[in-house]
Amino acid sequence: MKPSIILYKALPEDLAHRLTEHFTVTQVPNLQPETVEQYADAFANAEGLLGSTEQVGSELLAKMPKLRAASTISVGYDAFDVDALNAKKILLMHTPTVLTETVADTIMALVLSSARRVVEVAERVKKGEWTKGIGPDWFGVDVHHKTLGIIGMGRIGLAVAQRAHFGFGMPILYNARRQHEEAETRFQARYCDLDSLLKESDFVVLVLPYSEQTHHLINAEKFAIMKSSAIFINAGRGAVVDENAMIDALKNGEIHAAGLDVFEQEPLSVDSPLLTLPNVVAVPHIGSATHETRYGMAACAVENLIDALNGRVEKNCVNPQVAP
Ligand code: 8YV
Repeated sequence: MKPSIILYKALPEDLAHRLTEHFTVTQVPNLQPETVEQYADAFANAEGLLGSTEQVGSELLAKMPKLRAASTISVGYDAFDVDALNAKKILLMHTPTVLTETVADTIMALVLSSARRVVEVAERVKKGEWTKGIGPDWFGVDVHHKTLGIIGMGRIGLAVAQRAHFGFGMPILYNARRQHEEAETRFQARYCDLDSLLKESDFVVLVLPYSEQTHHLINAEKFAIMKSSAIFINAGRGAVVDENAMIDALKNGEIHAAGLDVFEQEPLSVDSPLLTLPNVVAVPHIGSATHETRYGMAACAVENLIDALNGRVEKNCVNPQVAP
């Protein structure tokens, strides 16, 4: 008999078909308590779980006593209570490689659009304000050859460093848990402690995952260290930054501008003060959101679940130590 799984995200047809070759699939709209109640039998029998974004904690796991593997269509797995999964020896699979280049492209888009005010001036053109040659009130600041500080030198950090170094001639500073030889030899990146990076960078790019250790790592004190001309980019997770402190820093001119793909609360409230600030480019968590990459992530997550439920955890597994 095929193992049963819960799918909580719509998949392209061919990938959904691939899943049904291996599993008995119950597709549910979300993982909310009402849904779990409605599909109680399916949750009770599920050995696998596949989807993204929704929170998976011990309460949900208690409803899934047969669960052996969860597969998320994302690189980040902060939506999962990993300790609870480990305690129950449930494997967690993710998609760490397939989205790297696309997220790095998004980060460069945020760097360029916040420095050159692309969104703001395009809006002014649409409003009919371009009636004569533009003056300094339309100008931005240069990107090329400015110093770029990258916080978090994982795969995405490296891909950003590559673009910035070869494409824009930018000196690269980085902070990470360890020194990164590849970044230093290929892109002449220089390792810095966090405060020195914040002090010296013209652009600060944050690509850290969320964890208890990174919660509000960038707070009022850190914004105060940055140059008043600095542009801050967050493409990691919203709660790595104290959003209220960032709003104050942007309002008070402690930093020049921000380009943001992630927020403490997503979707961002329409009432967020961030949306009233002209020096903010806010996009709706589009880091990996291209047709090609989202397809690649979903395909990877499907294969990951097939692998995990067949005991293969050599790649893309967050907690291979719990494998049977
Ligand atoms: C995801 C992301 O696409 O992979 C991640 O960690 O942040 C995004 O690329 C998003 O979580 C929705 O699946």
